[in-house]
Amino acid sequence: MVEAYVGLGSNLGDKVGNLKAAVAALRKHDRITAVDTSVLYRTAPVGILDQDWFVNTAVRVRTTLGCRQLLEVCLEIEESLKRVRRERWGPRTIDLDVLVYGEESIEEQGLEVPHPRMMDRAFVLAPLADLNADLMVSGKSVLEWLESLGSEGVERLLPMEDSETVAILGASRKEDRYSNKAQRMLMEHGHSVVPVAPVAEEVLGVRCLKSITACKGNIDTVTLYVGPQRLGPLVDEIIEKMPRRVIFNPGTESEEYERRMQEAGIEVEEACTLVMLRTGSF
Ligand code: GSY
Repeated sequence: MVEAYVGLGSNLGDKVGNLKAAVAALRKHDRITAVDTSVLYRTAPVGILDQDWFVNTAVRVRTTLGCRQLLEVCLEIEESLKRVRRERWGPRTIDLDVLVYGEESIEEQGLEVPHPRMMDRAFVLAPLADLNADLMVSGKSVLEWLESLGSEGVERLLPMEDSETVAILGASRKEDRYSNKAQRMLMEHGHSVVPVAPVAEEVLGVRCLKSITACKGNIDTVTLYVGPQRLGPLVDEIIEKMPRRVIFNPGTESEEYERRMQEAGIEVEEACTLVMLRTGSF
């Protein structure tokens, strides 16, 4: 069994959702027995600067896969998540790099470990230092590499396990709508977002779902931007999905629907999602 480290990054669509899906795929692999996740980081792009910010993280795995096999698993995960890579240093749905594989030093066609550029990239070193600051790479610890490089452009968000998947019911493409502001802010805080609206194709670059039941994965929180009249027919769907909580934003409150959800065992909050995020009470 070998301990290996993989760096992950995304700057297209539901960035945190992409990272979560990649970690779930690693966890599912029958030759990977443990996957520890680091904190999520919001990072300025390196390489092509004129592209959106990234979310980066790292994982430690214990595996019986050889190094090249682990690399192939990473490439398969990128493929399965339909990674879009238009240009070499450009935007990507998901990127998985094998950073370190035990104590091995490998230089082969298409496989270099430790990753040759990791010491120059704070977006790789910062999450790696969360997992193992003392890990020795090319003669120095990860922390020493990070301290000599500095952490400019790298903002600590939250641990991956604290990041929620949030469905935004009544999502809107219009810049000035609260739902749109909430989506942007949720993404900037390190949450995975699922915009839900019958008409929009995508909101802020994230594919929009027609209904909450179309969402395949778990939803932690539903935040409501539809008033009681439009909410009525959707209440059963929300209850069927069983999120942990539903937030009724100002103007969407409804005694009857709140009671029905509470009776189903869902936590209900009358609150403003934007204020919750600003005050750290989300
Ligand atoms: O090497 C990974 C892809 N990538 C990244 C990244 O993951 N994060 C940041 N901040 N910049 C990047 N440039 C490239 S290329």
